[in-house]
Amino acid sequence: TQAPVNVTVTGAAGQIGYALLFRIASGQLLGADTPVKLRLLEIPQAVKAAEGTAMELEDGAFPLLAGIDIFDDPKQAFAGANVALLVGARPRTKGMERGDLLEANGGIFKPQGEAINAGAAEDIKVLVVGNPANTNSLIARSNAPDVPIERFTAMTRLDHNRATAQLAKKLGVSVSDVKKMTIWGNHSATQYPDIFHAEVAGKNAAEAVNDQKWLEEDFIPTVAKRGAAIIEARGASSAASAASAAIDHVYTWVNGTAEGDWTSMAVPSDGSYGVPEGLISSFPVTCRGGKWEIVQGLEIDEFSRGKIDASVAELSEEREAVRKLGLV
Ligand code: NAX
Repeated sequence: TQAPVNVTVTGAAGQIGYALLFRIASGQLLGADTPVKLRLLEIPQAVKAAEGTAMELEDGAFPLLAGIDIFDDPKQAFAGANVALLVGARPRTKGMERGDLLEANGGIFKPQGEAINAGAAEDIKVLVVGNPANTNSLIARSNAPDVPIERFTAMTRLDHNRATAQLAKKLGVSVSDVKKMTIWGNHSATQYPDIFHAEVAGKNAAEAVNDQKWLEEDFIPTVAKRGAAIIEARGASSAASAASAAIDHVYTWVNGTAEGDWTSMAVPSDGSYGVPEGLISSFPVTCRGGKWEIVQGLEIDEFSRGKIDASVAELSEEREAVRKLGLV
């Protein structure tokens, strides 16, 4: 059998961590033939809670789980990591300005980037889930100069999955009939879920819907504000669906997209579609052989252009703000 893959998970004692770790242990992150060793990172106050989760993982008797180690030091947690899921972040609290939020997260993602640079495995793949995910990923990447930039990504797969489910519901089809959904831009309320290139049972999705009012007044806001709606209903932010999307993101990155389909990932821009180089922005991507590639040559109409530009402008502002703080 294969040697175990080292998977580092930060924020392991949090609510996404609780849902995520069991799915990793069961083999859903990398596949049913790949044993995993978990390396959990938490802040010192939450190490005990992470130990509790580790006890439950042990009690799951997962055949693919080859070991669990718990750390409060990023250098140790990322040593030898093949996959890193950066979930722990500083949430926005009442009265906190965006600059404060970015600075607090800089205090987390800068040292984590440095630790990845210092000790992760050659083939390290990083997914940032903790918000503001795109810019946190940018901070980590900027502090890991020896790691190829394409190894740093951020999660918009939850938005992608939400958009796919909403479109399937509208058209009364199965989610598996929906292909080529795209989320553009930032994982925030400015994100743009694009159905103009999506296909439903082989037909263009926008034509199948044929309802611009639904698109603008229902679909886009429902997808973009779904996180807030979950908080309103559940009294807590989305956790199991976020964990599921993180599993999907890494599984697709490692195992590839299906022929005739793509997914959405926030990845470092190479300037495609007018997105400034280096911003970690969501694009349609295909994956093959453990590498992602931005889908090229899509026609972007005026409506979509405006939406993409607005979300990308927000990412540029966030980059400017963290530049001023000396974080990138
Ligand atoms: P929780 O507050 O339940 O858990 C976060 C955990 O991170 C805590 O246990 C905390 O001790 C730990 N932590 C904080 N700083 C750390 C550090 N420096 N090193 C290691 N661990 C640290 O939050 P949860 O609901 O699990 O959400 C985690 C993050 O995911 C949040 O930033 C949240 O905003 C973000 N989300 C991102 C989504 C996306 O689509 N990209 C969707 C879901 C989610 O809202």
